[in-house]
Amino acid sequence: MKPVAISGTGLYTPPLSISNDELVECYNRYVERYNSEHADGIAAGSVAALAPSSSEFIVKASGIRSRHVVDREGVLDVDIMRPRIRMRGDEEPSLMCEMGLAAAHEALERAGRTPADIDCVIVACSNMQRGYPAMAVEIQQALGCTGYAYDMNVACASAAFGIQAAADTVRSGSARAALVISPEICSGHLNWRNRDCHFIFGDAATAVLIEPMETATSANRFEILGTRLLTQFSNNIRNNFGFLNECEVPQRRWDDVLFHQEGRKVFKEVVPMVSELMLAHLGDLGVDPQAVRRFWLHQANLGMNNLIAKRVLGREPDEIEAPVILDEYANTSSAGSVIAFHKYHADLTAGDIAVLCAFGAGYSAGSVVMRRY
Ligand code: CO8
Repeated sequence: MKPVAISGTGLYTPPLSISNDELVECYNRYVERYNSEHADGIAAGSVAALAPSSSEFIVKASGIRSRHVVDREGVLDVDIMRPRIRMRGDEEPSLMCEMGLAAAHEALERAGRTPADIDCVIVACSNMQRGYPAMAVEIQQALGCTGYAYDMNVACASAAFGIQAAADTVRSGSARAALVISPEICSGHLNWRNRDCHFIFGDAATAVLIEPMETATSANRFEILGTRLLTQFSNNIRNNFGFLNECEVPQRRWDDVLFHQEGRKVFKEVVPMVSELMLAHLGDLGVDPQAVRRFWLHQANLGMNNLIAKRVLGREPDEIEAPVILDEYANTSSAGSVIAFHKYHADLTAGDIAVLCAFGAGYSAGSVVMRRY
């Protein structure tokens, strides 16, 4: 088995962004309207009044200050409260393809590679824009790569699962080099009318290029020392959207086919699962957790990340040890840990050890331990 490296990463950030204050202003207008429309029921005790959201709560509970989105207008229109995306014909590139392509081009450029060097494309993310053909095959064609491509969905942990699949593929010689692309349009599956989660998600796309160490030329490459994945079934993060929705009798409520979660339970259950996964993985690789210079963690909640890093390090992490991007991006699902990697790796020096760790619905978690070349 040949050693493999991550030789380039790419990031596409939608130019539009929504601040907490803008989001809360729209949500609270919706609450006022709902409560006045249901005033009689609320007075009679048959309808529960909605409570307003607040920017202070959002920052305190999550660390999120804003989010990039593919559409602002629809999300902030109290009559719509969801992104509006132009329906495209079958001959046009899909939005996910466009976003993934932009990230893929940057990863290729950073690695000093061209599409002709790639023969495996994996799209690893939480929500696919359609059933088929696979998003990955569309991106493969748009890039002009030969070989094969496929989609996989392991929620927020998708990028880590994709990196393991790509690393194994390249190690075994099934592909010369592989791209793992994570285009996330979380805004389309978020319930913007639910106070508990309306602030959580944002949109972005990332790409990671994996190739053999011996042929990689990028000065910025990271050798993958090991990957480890873990799943454990839980209904605490769930989305019942699917192709059988139209067939189900009775039909589900509109909000059952959007993201919903028991955030407190997720926090409590995922922190030990992820910290134990990383500790065991590092231990089996003979790496002292204290020697890890950087943790690129999934970006869902700032408190959660600090606690996970603290359990692994045995002390509070400083900002640069576990960098934060969720303040600007919110939770971008599978893209989050890769965005942190993309933005915060240039200062590491030869021999430095770092861990990318992604976790989320399933539950699912993945750890990728790397060494800077
Ligand atoms: N404004 C003001 N108050 C609020 C608000 C709000 N917006 N929301 C809730 N409150 C209130 C609650 O009603 C509650 O009041 P009370 O105490 O009177 O009952 C109080 O504030 C506390 O509420 P919570 O217990 O819910 O607050 P928490 O401190 O637990 O914070 C979080 C909520 C931020 C959601 C937190 O629990 C969290 O981040 N947990 C971890 C979640 C997580 O990591 N989830 C992973 C999801 S990612 C994934 O895998 C999904 C993939 C699919 C992506 C698809 C995209 C759509």
